[in-house]
Amino acid sequence: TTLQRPDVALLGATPAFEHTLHVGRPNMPDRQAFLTRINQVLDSGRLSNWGPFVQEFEDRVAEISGAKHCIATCNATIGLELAISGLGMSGDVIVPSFTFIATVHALWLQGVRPVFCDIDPVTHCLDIDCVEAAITSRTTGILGVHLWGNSCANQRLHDLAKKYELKLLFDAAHSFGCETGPNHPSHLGDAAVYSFHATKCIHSFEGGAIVTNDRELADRLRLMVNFGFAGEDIVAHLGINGKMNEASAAMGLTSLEAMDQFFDHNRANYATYAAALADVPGVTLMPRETNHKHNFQYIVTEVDPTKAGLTRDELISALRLENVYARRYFYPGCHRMQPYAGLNPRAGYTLPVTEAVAERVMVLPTGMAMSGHEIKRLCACIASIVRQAPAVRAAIHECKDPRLPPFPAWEARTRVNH
Ligand code: T4K
Repeated sequence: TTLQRPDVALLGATPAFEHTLHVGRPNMPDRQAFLTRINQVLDSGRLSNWGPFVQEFEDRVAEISGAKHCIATCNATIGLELAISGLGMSGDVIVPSFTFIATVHALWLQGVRPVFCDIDPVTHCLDIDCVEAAITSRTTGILGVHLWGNSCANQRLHDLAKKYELKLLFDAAHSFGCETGPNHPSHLGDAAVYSFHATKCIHSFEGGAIVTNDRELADRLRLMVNFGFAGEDIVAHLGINGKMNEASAAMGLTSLEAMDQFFDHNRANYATYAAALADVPGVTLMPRETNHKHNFQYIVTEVDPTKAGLTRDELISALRLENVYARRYFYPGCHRMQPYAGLNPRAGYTLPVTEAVAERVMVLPTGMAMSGHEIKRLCACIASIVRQAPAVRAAIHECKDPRLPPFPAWEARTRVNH
């Protein structure tokens, strides 16, 4: 027998990548264009409080999302809180558990109780049947999440909100620039909130925006985002400081100029992943509709341990030694995080799809920082790890490398027979 050279770092090979690959490396737009804007900001002395760049950014975001009004915010979490309060949500609001914790924290910080609802196994967005089953006399609204840029704004959800007279808010943090035909995020619901955090396809360092077609709501939110001020010394509403600043808007506008380039790069990255992962058993790439404009900002895979021979956590651990930081967003689900884990559950309350998906999701790096060549190498790495699953699995449990994720939950939960 000939001895094969190891090609998996955990089994003794050199790591596949010299530099660490991350999910969420910021896309950098044209530096000169950005610096020109920053110089304008500095020269003008207008740094915040609705300067010209924030106004221009709001106009551009409204235009791109097809909404009548846009209110830029310092981040999406504050944007969600403002929208929740501005819409008058109270009592219970139905929300998925499979989302970034900010969605749920925003409700709780506004004194609203989240009622967790299960998700669709394909889109990872709210399961509409579960939504209807969760509505009670305490329910005042639905907070849907367009997770990974998939739209949950379908007609049935809209009809449900109408039927039960519920407010309908969308956390669209992931979906800026995603057009999904008649289900376009901002076209349905009372308001939607985008994130322009550094890890998003279009970013403003930190930032967010609330879009709505409701004039009255927009006017209220404009007061609320700036302490409730209606004039120099007139406070007309409860409010906070949720404003975007001019430096962020300068980055946001410069990012928007590169939007097509970023989207095209991500689309090409997605296609490379799709081809390179097609034959890897047990590692499935989330399908995407390619006939709509989409930011392709999340490369979402699901790991089936019965086919891959490894759990998602084992695969992520093996990748860490290759200097690849794949992520298991949004494990373990908000309903198992504090302060929600102890919330009095509804009768018969279970989230089987959420819990199963939370065990399987692995998000891989994309964006301008990733080339097609690197993606192919990364996928070859995944294929090698899966091919040698039993040896890799044994090595993980012996390995004391500090790069392995530290928490105990990373131990294999699912036993696989080979
Ligand atoms: N709703 C949903 C559904 C969301 O996903 C989010 C945010 C929100 C609401 C709230 O939006 P914001 O209030 O943030 O606007 C990130 C982001 O902090 C967060 O914005 C995002 N969702 C969430 C999904 O992911 P982490 O835990 O991934 O952050 P971190 O620090 O681990 O960054 C990821 C990787 O990106 C790092 O390993 C390195 C790289 N990175 C990151 C930053 C910030 C860089 O290379 N440079 C950077 O500046 O949370």
